[in-house]
Amino acid sequence: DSDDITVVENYTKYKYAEPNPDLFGKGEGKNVIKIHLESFQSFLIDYELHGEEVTPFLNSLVGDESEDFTYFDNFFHQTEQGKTADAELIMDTSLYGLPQGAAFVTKGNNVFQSLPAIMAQQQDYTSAVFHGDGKSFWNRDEVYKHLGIDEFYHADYYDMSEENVINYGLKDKPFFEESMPYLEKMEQPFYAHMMTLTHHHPYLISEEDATIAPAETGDGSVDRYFQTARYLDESLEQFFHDLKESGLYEDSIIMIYGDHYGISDNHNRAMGEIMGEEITPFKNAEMQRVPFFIRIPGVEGQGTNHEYSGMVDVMPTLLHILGINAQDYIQFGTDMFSEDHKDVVPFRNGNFITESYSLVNDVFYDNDTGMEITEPTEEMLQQKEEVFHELELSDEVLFGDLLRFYTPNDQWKPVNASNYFYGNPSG
Ligand code: GP9
Ligand code: MN
Repeated sequence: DSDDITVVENYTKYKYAEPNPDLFGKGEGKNVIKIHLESFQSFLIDYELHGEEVTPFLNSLVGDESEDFTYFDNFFHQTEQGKTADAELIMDTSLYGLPQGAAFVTKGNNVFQSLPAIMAQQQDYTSAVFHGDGKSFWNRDEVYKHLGIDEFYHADYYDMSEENVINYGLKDKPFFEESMPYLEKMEQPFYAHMMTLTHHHPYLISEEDATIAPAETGDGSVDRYFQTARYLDESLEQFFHDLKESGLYEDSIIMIYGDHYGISDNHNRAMGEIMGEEITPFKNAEMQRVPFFIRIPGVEGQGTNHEYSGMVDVMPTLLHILGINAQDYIQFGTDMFSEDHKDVVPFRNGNFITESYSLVNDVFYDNDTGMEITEPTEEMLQQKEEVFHELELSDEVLFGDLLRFYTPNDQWKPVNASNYFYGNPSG
């Protein structure tokens, strides 16, 4: 009931991190384009296979010609069984996914204080998701209404003929190409979420689309992983080119993120060969890094930012960049650019990583040495409790549908799902 949400509110207010004054409001009124890199892990960045960069375009966003992107190299996914759907939920609500199943499916009718809804209510943003798969996958066509997403461009909007499709759905190159006219027609300012798909297990790719030879571990998924990553990288370069041609690039905030791991620990032998070291449980936790890039027009990029952060932190970060006070809303993450941002990244299973040590399967490790910490400090044990508590509070919000009881400010009106309808291009 409403007492339960007060407990949650007290916790998130206590955790809140003040905005960085150099960035607060710097992106106000700009379009926001968020690009989802399916199954993309950070080890791909600057990785060389057969003496070639696998993802030269993404790599260029890290280096000197970074076009004012800031790259977070200690950013982690926080997803569980909900995979892509968890990533979407976490980044658009700053709640955690559920310990089992996908909240998109089981809690899709909840009340959410979502990023697109807040942007619409506070600054008249419109919103859309673009994804070349059937609309009901992960219950998207229902939950998006509850998140206040105005338009959903799904498989019916794209040319799904045989040469355009592989594995789960539309190939990334035709996906971005065919999305451009829809994007150009959106009312501005907009929040557009572009969700790629080709770089998805088991990483199928046709001969014409493969521009790098597979790896040679003998594990097919691992070997092809580099080929679909290269294809995704090329599709992104094409999209940036088209954004520049259309004039949209100049004035848009662009965020790029990897949604979750692509190589599970069933592939540790092959991954050990790729990384040149044994994949221990600690190393596996470290490999849950996914890239996060952000560019704010008119703001100089920071190069590589080493802050430890995770998906829950993205929403408060963006709200502050837009000049919206994140403190009003229930959010478990904090602004990644804030001085007060805490270097603690909870995983959904209770493991967590900080800048100096990690907890993995109930064992503490020193990050520098990878060695077990046999006598954890009081502070470490306390941090473990706090992570546990935070996950529990987030679960209470979802299981109790507690945001029904929370009215953060005068502007907030709960999203009315029946106002949203996702048809097809003809009506
Ligand atoms: C399907 C796509 C894949 O539409 O989002 O989801 P995943 O298997 O990665 O959760
Ligand atoms: Mn995914």
